Amino acid sequence: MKLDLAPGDALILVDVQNDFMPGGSLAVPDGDKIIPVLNRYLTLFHTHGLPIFATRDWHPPDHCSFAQQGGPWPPHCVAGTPGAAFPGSLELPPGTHIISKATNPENDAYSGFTETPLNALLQSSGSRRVFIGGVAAEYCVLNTVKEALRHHYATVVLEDAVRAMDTSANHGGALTEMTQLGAISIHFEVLGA
Ligand code: VGL
Ligand code: ZN
Repeated sequence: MKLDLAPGDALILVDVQNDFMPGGSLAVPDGDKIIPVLNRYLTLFHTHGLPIFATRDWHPPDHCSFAQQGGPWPPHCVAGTPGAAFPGSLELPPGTHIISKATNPENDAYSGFTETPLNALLQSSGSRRVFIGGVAAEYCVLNTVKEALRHHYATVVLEDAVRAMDTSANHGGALTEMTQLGAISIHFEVLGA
C-alpha cells in the first residue's frame, strides 16, 4: 500500500514527553525509539505545509491520577516541570500546535480531544484525515484514536512511531484494537518519502 499526503491531512503526536521516556517517572519501554521516526514524519508534514499538533499530559501537582491521591499512576508530567517537557531531540517545527490536556485535578483525560481545542483546531485547519503516533499506545494513543474516529476523521496510526507501557500490548493489543475500530495502520515507507 502507498499513501500520498494531501491537503486535509494533519499529524498528531500524543504525549511525547520526558516522563514517558526511559528514565522518566512513568517510562514507556523504548519510548525514546520513536523520536527519530517521529522526526521523519514531522519533517514530511512540515514540508507539505500540513498542520501539526503535539498533545502533552499537563497535570497539576495534586492530580487525581497520582498514587498519593488514590490514583493508578506515579506522579508524572506535572505542568511546567522538566518531566512534562518535550524531549530536546524531538524536532517540533515552528507553528506546531501544543495541546495541553488532563489539566483538571479532578479528572483524568487520556484522549487529546477531551476538554481541549484539538477538534476545533482540526476543523478550522480543514483537516479530514489524522495521522497519530506517540505514547502510550494502549492509553492516550488508543483513546485519541477512538475519539478521532468518533469525530469521523479518517484515522491513521503510525505503527512505527507508537510504543506501549505493556510491551505485549503494542502489536498484540492496542494496534489490533485500533484497526478493528476502523483506523488503518502504516509505517513511514508507506508515505513513499
Ligand atoms: C498516559 C497514563 C497516565 C499516556 C498519561 O499518555 O498514555 N498514560 N497518563
Ligand atoms: Zn497522565
